[in-house]
Amino acid sequence: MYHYPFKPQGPPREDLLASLQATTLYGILDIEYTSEEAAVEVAEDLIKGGVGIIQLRAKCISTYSLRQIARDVLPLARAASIPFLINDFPDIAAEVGADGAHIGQDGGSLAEARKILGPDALIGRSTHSPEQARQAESEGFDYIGFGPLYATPTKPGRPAIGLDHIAEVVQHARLPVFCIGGINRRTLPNVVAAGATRIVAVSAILQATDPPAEAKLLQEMMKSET
Ligand code: 3NM
Repeated sequence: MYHYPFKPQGPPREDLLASLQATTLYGILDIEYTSEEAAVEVAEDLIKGGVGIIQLRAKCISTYSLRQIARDVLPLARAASIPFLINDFPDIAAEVGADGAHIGQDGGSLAEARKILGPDALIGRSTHSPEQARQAESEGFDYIGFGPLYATPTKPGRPAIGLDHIAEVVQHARLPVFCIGGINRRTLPNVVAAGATRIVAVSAILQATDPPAEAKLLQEMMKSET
């Protein structure tokens, strides 16, 4: 496999796991909501807003552009001491020296991703039911996303799973559970009341007039609702 020649040394796994544990708001730099040119600025906004992790998600750009953006964002995440993950492409994550990858239900097994990324990487899985959450935990993923709680234009075509299983999944899981899908300042109180302790919010932050302020507000709301 080709390795990016200036691959920076990443933080040790225990630091990555500690960051994961400390994260209540997980930020996604979703290229659908920005231009490729604005990606770095948006990453800076997410970091200013205090996200504990940053994931690059780009479903519709070339892998060339994805690599470029990843190489630009990685140093920002490193400077902020937060993990930087890439959605869907463990090979590109490994190549650019990212801290790990997030993979969907049809994105292959943990073992395959680990083979590419090595033992230290953070690797998360999207789950859409309590069964999938249990399966991801027994497979050994580092964290899970659980959703979409509400139907969301960020992930079109995937039905909402509602709030009913949040408490069960969060309480029984020994790994961090990040609730996702349609979470914003309006829905967050119900999501927290249903048992969520960690969230991902994409459009609510990236489409806000002041993204860092929105990210901070969501975190403040989580603190005061729990
Ligand atoms: N994954 P927003 S829902 C990227 O359920 C993603 O696995 C989901 O975006 C899942 O905060 C989702 O704009 C979209 O609704 C989240």
